[in-house]
Amino acid sequence: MQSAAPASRYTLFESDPHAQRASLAEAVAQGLGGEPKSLPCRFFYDAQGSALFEEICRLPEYYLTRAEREILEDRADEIVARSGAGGLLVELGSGSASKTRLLIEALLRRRRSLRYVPIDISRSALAESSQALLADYPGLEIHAIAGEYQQGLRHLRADPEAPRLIAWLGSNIGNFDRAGAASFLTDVRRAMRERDRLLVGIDLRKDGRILECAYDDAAGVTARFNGNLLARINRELGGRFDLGGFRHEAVWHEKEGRVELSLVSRRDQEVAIRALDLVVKLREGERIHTEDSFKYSPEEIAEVASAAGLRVAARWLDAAKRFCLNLLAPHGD
Ligand code: AVJ
Repeated sequence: MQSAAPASRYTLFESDPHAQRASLAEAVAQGLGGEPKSLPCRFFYDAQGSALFEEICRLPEYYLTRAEREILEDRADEIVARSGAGGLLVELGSGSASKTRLLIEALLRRRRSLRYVPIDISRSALAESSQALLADYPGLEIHAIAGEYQQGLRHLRADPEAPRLIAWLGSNIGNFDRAGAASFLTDVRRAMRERDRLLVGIDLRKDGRILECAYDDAAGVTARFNGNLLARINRELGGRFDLGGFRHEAVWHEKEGRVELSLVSRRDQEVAIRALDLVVKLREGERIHTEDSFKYSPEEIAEVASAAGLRVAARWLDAAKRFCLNLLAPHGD
Protein backbone atom coordinates (compact mmCIF):
# COMPACT_ATOMS: atom_id res chain seq x y z
CA MET A 1 0.00 0.00 0.00
CA GLN A 2 1.49 3.32 -0.99
CA SER A 3 -0.01 6.70 -0.20
CA ALA A 4 1.31 10.12 -1.07
CA ALA A 5 0.50 12.96 1.34
CA PRO A 6 -0.39 16.38 -0.13
CA ALA A 7 3.22 17.44 0.19
CA SER A 8 5.00 15.37 -2.44
CA ARG A 9 8.05 15.36 -0.17
CA TYR A 10 6.43 12.56 1.83
CA THR A 11 5.70 8.95 0.93
CA LEU A 12 4.61 6.20 3.29
CA PHE A 13 5.02 2.56 2.50
CA GLU A 14 3.05 0.28 4.77
CA SER A 15 2.59 -3.45 4.89
CA ASP A 16 -0.87 -4.90 5.46
CA PRO A 17 -2.22 -4.05 8.97
CA HIS A 18 -4.19 -7.36 8.99
CA ALA A 19 -0.92 -9.21 8.61
CA GLN A 20 0.40 -7.28 11.62
CA ARG A 21 -2.53 -8.35 13.81
CA ALA A 22 -2.18 -11.95 12.64
CA SER A 23 1.48 -11.84 13.60
CA LEU A 24 0.62 -10.63 17.15
CA ALA A 25 -1.96 -13.42 17.51
CA GLU A 26 0.49 -16.01 16.31
CA ALA A 27 3.30 -14.78 18.58
CA VAL A 28 1.03 -14.70 21.65
CA ALA A 29 -0.33 -18.21 20.97
CA GLN A 30 3.26 -19.42 20.60
CA GLY A 31 4.77 -17.52 23.50
CA LEU A 32 2.06 -18.10 26.11
CA GLY A 33 0.89 -21.52 24.91
CA GLY A 34 3.74 -23.49 26.51
CA GLU A 35 6.67 -23.06 28.91
CA PRO A 36 8.85 -21.15 29.51
CA LYS A 37 6.55 -18.26 28.62
CA SER A 38 7.70 -15.30 26.57
CA LEU A 39 6.43 -12.46 24.39
CA PRO A 40 8.49 -10.79 21.61
CA CYS A 41 9.59 -7.25 22.54
CA ARG A 42 8.73 -5.86 19.10
CA PHE A 43 5.09 -5.80 20.23
CA PHE A 44 5.84 -3.17 22.88
CA TYR A 45 5.46 -0.41 20.33
CA ASP A 46 1.80 0.27 19.62
CA ALA A 47 0.79 3.95 20.02
CA GLN A 48 0.63 3.68 23.83
CA GLY A 49 3.86 1.69 24.10
CA SER A 50 5.67 4.17 21.85
CA ALA A 51 4.48 7.05 24.04
CA LEU A 52 5.67 5.20 27.16
CA PHE A 53 9.03 4.56 25.52
CA GLU A 54 9.39 8.30 24.85
CA GLU A 55 8.75 8.82 28.57
CA ILE A 56 11.44 6.23 29.41
CA CYS A 57 13.92 8.20 27.32
CA ARG A 58 13.40 11.20 29.61
CA LEU A 59 13.79 9.28 32.89
CA PRO A 60 16.74 10.20 35.13
CA GLU A 61 17.73 6.50 35.40
CA TYR A 62 17.60 5.82 31.64
CA TYR A 63 20.92 7.43 30.65
CA LEU A 64 21.13 5.82 27.18
CA THR A 65 19.23 8.45 25.21
CA ARG A 66 21.00 11.38 26.84
CA ALA A 67 24.44 9.80 26.40
CA GLU A 68 23.81 9.13 22.72
CA ARG A 69 22.42 12.63 22.20
CA GLU A 70 25.50 14.11 23.88
CA ILE A 71 27.77 12.31 21.40
CA LEU A 72 25.70 13.47 18.45
CA GLU A 73 25.57 17.04 19.74
CA ASP A 74 29.34 17.14 20.04
CA ARG A 75 30.37 15.08 17.03
CA ALA A 76 27.64 14.97 14.34
CA ASP A 77 29.68 17.02 11.85
CA GLU A 78 32.70 14.79 12.31
CA ILE A 79 30.61 11.62 12.10
CA VAL A 80 28.93 12.74 8.90
CA ALA A 81 32.29 13.81 7.39
CA ARG A 82 33.87 10.46 8.29
CA SER A 83 30.91 8.58 6.83
CA GLY A 84 31.41 10.26 3.45
CA ALA A 85 27.63 10.18 3.14
CA GLY A 86 25.77 11.31 0.05
CA GLY A 87 22.12 12.20 -0.29
CA LEU A 88 20.52 9.25 1.51
CA LEU A 89 20.11 8.57 5.20
CA VAL A 90 18.38 5.29 6.09
CA GLU A 91 17.40 4.71 9.70
CA LEU A 92 16.53 1.33 11.19
CA GLY A 93 14.05 1.72 14.08
CA SER A 94 13.69 5.49 13.84
CA GLY A 95 11.07 5.98 16.61
CA SER A 96 10.57 9.68 17.32
CA ALA A 97 13.80 10.46 15.36
CA SER A 98 14.64 13.22 17.82
CA LYS A 99 18.36 12.34 17.94
CA THR A 100 18.39 11.76 14.18
CA ARG A 101 17.77 15.48 13.76
CA LEU A 102 21.38 16.08 14.73
CA LEU A 103 22.55 13.85 11.86
CA ILE A 104 20.06 15.37 9.43
CA GLU A 105 21.21 18.89 10.31
CA ALA A 106 24.87 17.91 9.89
CA LEU A 107 24.12 16.34 6.51
CA LEU A 108 22.14 19.40 5.41
CA ARG A 109 25.10 21.61 6.32
CA ARG A 110 27.07 19.74 3.66
CA ARG A 111 24.41 19.55 0.97
CA ARG A 112 21.19 21.27 0.11
CA SER A 113 18.92 18.23 -0.11
CA LEU A 114 18.61 14.90 1.59
CA ARG A 115 16.35 11.88 1.33
CA TYR A 116 15.56 10.30 4.70
CA VAL A 117 14.21 6.73 4.83
CA PRO A 118 13.01 5.94 8.38
CA ILE A 119 11.91 2.37 9.08
CA ASP A 120 9.85 1.68 12.17
CA ILE A 121 7.20 -0.77 13.36
CA SER A 122 5.27 2.06 14.97
CA ARG A 123 3.13 3.76 12.36
CA SER A 124 2.16 6.50 14.83
CA ALA A 125 5.79 7.32 15.66
CA LEU A 126 6.61 7.46 11.93
CA ALA A 127 3.73 9.75 11.05
CA GLU A 128 4.41 12.17 13.90
CA SER A 129 8.16 12.36 13.42
CA SER A 130 7.93 12.72 9.63
CA GLN A 131 5.47 15.58 9.85
CA ALA A 132 7.65 17.47 12.30
CA LEU A 133 10.84 16.89 10.28
CA LEU A 134 9.29 18.03 6.99
CA ALA A 135 8.08 21.23 8.62
CA ASP A 136 11.54 21.97 10.00
CA TYR A 137 13.77 21.05 7.03
CA PRO A 138 12.74 22.32 3.59
CA GLY A 139 15.59 20.38 1.95
CA LEU A 140 14.30 17.08 3.26
CA GLU A 141 12.33 14.41 1.44
CA ILE A 142 10.98 11.43 3.40
CA HIS A 143 10.21 7.93 2.25
CA ALA A 144 8.85 6.29 5.40
CA ILE A 145 8.53 2.53 5.77
CA ALA A 146 6.14 1.18 8.42
CA GLY A 147 7.40 -2.31 8.93
CA GLU A 148 10.25 -4.47 10.11
CA TYR A 149 13.98 -4.09 9.49
CA GLN A 150 14.02 -6.52 6.54
CA GLN A 151 11.81 -4.16 4.58
CA GLY A 152 14.36 -1.43 5.14
CA LEU A 153 17.11 -3.68 3.84
CA ARG A 154 15.04 -4.42 0.76
CA HIS A 155 14.87 -0.66 0.15
CA LEU A 156 18.64 -0.33 0.61
CA ARG A 157 19.34 -3.02 -1.96
CA ALA A 158 17.13 -1.29 -4.53
CA ASP A 159 18.10 2.36 -4.00
CA PRO A 160 20.80 3.56 -6.44
CA GLU A 161 22.00 6.55 -4.36
CA ALA A 162 25.65 6.33 -3.32
CA PRO A 163 27.26 6.41 -0.87
CA ARG A 164 24.59 5.97 1.82
CA LEU A 165 24.61 6.38 5.57
CA ILE A 166 22.61 3.82 7.52
CA ALA A 167 21.85 4.65 11.14
CA TRP A 168 20.87 2.09 13.77
CA LEU A 169 20.71 4.15 16.94
CA GLY A 170 19.48 3.79 20.51
CA SER A 171 21.21 0.47 21.22
CA ASN A 172 18.42 -1.29 19.40
CA ILE A 173 21.05 -3.94 18.67
CA GLY A 174 20.64 -4.90 22.35
CA ASN A 175 17.42 -6.77 21.64
CA PHE A 176 19.34 -9.39 19.64
CA ASP A 177 21.42 -12.05 21.36
CA ARG A 178 25.08 -12.14 20.24
CA ALA A 179 24.50 -14.61 17.40
CA GLY A 180 21.36 -12.78 16.30
CA ALA A 181 23.22 -9.46 16.23
CA ALA A 182 26.00 -10.95 14.08
CA SER A 183 23.48 -12.47 11.72
CA PHE A 184 21.42 -9.29 11.39
CA LEU A 185 24.56 -7.20 10.84
CA THR A 186 25.51 -9.69 8.13
CA ASP A 187 22.16 -9.03 6.44
CA VAL A 188 22.83 -5.29 6.64
CA ARG A 189 26.34 -5.69 5.26
CA ARG A 190 24.99 -7.69 2.31
CA ALA A 191 22.64 -4.80 1.52
CA MET A 192 25.54 -2.32 1.71
CA ARG A 193 27.85 -1.23 -1.08
CA GLU A 194 31.57 -0.60 -0.64
CA ARG A 195 31.37 3.09 0.30
CA ASP A 196 28.23 2.85 2.46
CA ARG A 197 28.66 3.27 6.20
CA LEU A 198 26.62 1.93 9.11
CA LEU A 199 26.40 4.02 12.29
CA VAL A 200 25.45 1.84 15.28
CA GLY A 201 24.64 3.19 18.77
CA ILE A 202 25.58 0.65 21.45
CA ASP A 203 25.18 0.69 25.22
CA LEU A 204 28.37 -0.33 27.04
CA ARG A 205 28.74 -2.82 29.90
CA LYS A 206 28.77 -1.12 33.28
CA ASP A 207 27.92 -1.56 36.96
CA GLY A 208 24.90 -3.86 37.37
CA ARG A 209 23.13 -1.51 39.80
CA ILE A 210 23.12 1.31 37.24
CA LEU A 211 21.76 -1.07 34.62
CA GLU A 212 19.02 -2.52 36.83
CA CYS A 213 17.87 0.99 37.81
CA ALA A 214 17.81 2.04 34.13
CA TYR A 215 15.31 -0.78 33.52
CA ASP A 216 13.35 -0.49 36.78
CA ASP A 217 12.88 3.23 37.39
CA ALA A 218 11.50 4.75 40.58
CA ALA A 219 8.50 6.32 38.81
CA GLY A 220 7.41 2.93 37.47
CA VAL A 221 7.33 3.98 33.80
CA THR A 222 9.29 0.94 32.61
CA ALA A 223 6.93 -1.28 34.60
CA ARG A 224 3.98 0.28 32.73
CA PHE A 225 5.82 -0.07 29.40
CA ASN A 226 6.34 -3.77 30.13
CA GLY A 227 2.75 -4.26 31.32
CA ASN A 228 1.47 -2.60 28.13
CA LEU A 229 2.21 -5.89 26.36
CA LEU A 230 -0.57 -7.52 28.37
CA ALA A 231 -2.81 -4.46 27.98
CA ARG A 232 -2.27 -4.70 24.23
CA ILE A 233 -3.31 -8.36 24.23
CA ASN A 234 -6.43 -7.29 26.14
CA ARG A 235 -7.19 -4.53 23.60
CA GLU A 236 -6.43 -6.36 20.39
CA LEU A 237 -7.08 -10.02 21.13
CA GLY A 238 -9.80 -9.88 23.79
CA GLY A 239 -7.43 -10.91 26.58
CA ARG A 240 -8.54 -10.79 30.24
CA PHE A 241 -5.21 -10.00 31.90
CA ASP A 242 -5.41 -8.18 35.24
CA LEU A 243 -2.26 -6.03 35.16
CA GLY A 244 -2.25 -5.93 38.98
CA GLY A 245 -1.60 -9.67 38.94
CA PHE A 246 1.94 -9.16 37.59
CA ARG A 247 5.13 -7.52 38.81
CA HIS A 248 7.82 -5.97 36.61
CA GLU A 249 11.32 -7.43 36.97
CA ALA A 250 14.72 -6.36 35.57
CA VAL A 251 17.77 -8.54 36.25
CA TRP A 252 21.35 -7.98 35.06
CA HIS A 253 23.20 -11.14 34.05
CA GLU A 254 26.86 -10.15 34.09
CA LYS A 255 28.28 -13.20 32.35
CA GLU A 256 25.95 -13.03 29.34
CA GLY A 257 25.96 -9.24 29.43
CA ARG A 258 22.23 -8.75 29.30
CA VAL A 259 19.44 -7.13 31.27
CA GLU A 260 16.45 -9.46 31.28
CA LEU A 261 12.93 -8.05 31.60
CA SER A 262 10.01 -10.17 32.73
CA LEU A 263 6.48 -9.97 34.04
CA VAL A 264 6.15 -12.20 37.10
CA SER A 265 2.80 -13.68 38.08
CA ARG A 266 1.88 -12.65 41.64
CA ARG A 267 -0.43 -15.65 42.06
CA ASP A 268 -1.70 -18.82 40.47
CA GLN A 269 -4.06 -17.61 37.76
CA GLU A 270 -5.87 -18.53 34.57
CA VAL A 271 -6.33 -15.87 31.90
CA ALA A 272 -8.57 -16.25 28.87
CA ILE A 273 -7.65 -14.74 25.49
CA ARG A 274 -10.85 -14.73 23.46
CA ALA A 275 -9.49 -14.28 19.93
CA LEU A 276 -7.09 -17.18 20.42
CA ASP A 277 -9.55 -19.49 22.14
CA LEU A 278 -6.80 -19.95 24.71
CA VAL A 279 -6.66 -20.06 28.51
CA VAL A 280 -3.19 -19.20 29.83
CA LYS A 281 -2.32 -20.87 33.15
CA LEU A 282 0.31 -19.22 35.34
CA ARG A 283 1.76 -20.32 38.66
CA GLU A 284 2.69 -17.87 41.42
CA GLY A 285 6.23 -16.62 40.63
CA GLU A 286 6.11 -17.83 37.02
CA ARG A 287 7.78 -15.44 34.55
CA ILE A 288 6.78 -14.18 31.13
CA HIS A 289 10.07 -13.17 29.53
CA THR A 290 9.50 -9.97 27.57
CA GLU A 291 12.86 -8.47 26.60
CA ASP A 292 16.63 -8.84 26.63
CA SER A 293 18.87 -5.80 26.42
CA PHE A 294 22.43 -6.90 25.65
CA LYS A 295 25.36 -4.67 26.63
CA TYR A 296 28.77 -4.68 24.97
CA SER A 297 32.43 -4.20 25.80
CA PRO A 298 34.56 -2.51 23.09
CA GLU A 299 36.05 -5.95 22.32
CA GLU A 300 32.61 -7.50 21.94
CA ILE A 301 31.68 -4.73 19.48
CA ALA A 302 34.75 -5.44 17.34
CA GLU A 303 33.90 -9.17 17.48
CA VAL A 304 30.29 -8.83 16.40
CA ALA A 305 31.27 -6.44 13.61
CA SER A 306 33.99 -8.73 12.35
CA ALA A 307 31.69 -11.77 12.47
CA ALA A 308 29.43 -9.83 10.08
CA GLY A 309 32.19 -8.87 7.66
CA LEU A 310 32.37 -5.31 8.99
CA ARG A 311 35.15 -3.34 10.66
CA VAL A 312 34.96 -0.51 13.18
CA ALA A 313 36.22 2.51 11.20
CA ALA A 314 35.64 4.96 14.07
CA ARG A 315 34.09 5.07 17.53
CA TRP A 316 32.86 7.96 19.68
CA LEU A 317 31.96 7.83 23.40
CA ASP A 318 30.10 10.21 25.73
CA ALA A 319 32.16 11.92 28.44
CA ALA A 320 31.06 9.42 31.11
CA LYS A 321 31.89 6.49 28.78
CA ARG A 322 28.49 4.89 29.13
CA PHE A 323 27.54 4.63 25.47
CA CYS A 324 29.22 4.63 22.07
CA LEU A 325 28.54 5.31 18.42
CA ASN A 326 30.37 3.02 16.00
CA LEU A 327 30.96 3.74 12.34
CA LEU A 328 31.12 0.36 10.60
CA ALA A 329 32.49 -0.22 7.10
CA PRO A 330 32.41 -3.33 4.91
CA HIS A 331 35.60 -5.30 5.51
CA GLY A 332 38.24 -4.73 2.89
CA ASP A 333 37.10 -1.20 2.19
C1 AVJ B 1 14.80 0.33 22.53
C2 AVJ B 1 15.71 -1.84 22.87
C3 AVJ B 1 17.10 0.09 23.08
O1 AVJ B 1 16.85 -2.03 25.58
O2 AVJ B 1 17.20 -0.03 26.34
C4 AVJ B 1 14.00 0.47 27.44
C5 AVJ B 1 14.10 -0.78 25.18
N1 AVJ B 1 13.13 -1.50 27.37
N2 AVJ B 1 13.50 0.17 28.65
C6 AVJ B 1 16.57 -0.83 25.65
C7 AVJ B 1 13.77 -0.60 26.64
C8 AVJ B 1 12.96 -1.01 28.60
C9 AVJ B 1 15.43 -0.25 24.78
N3 AVJ B 1 15.75 -0.44 23.32
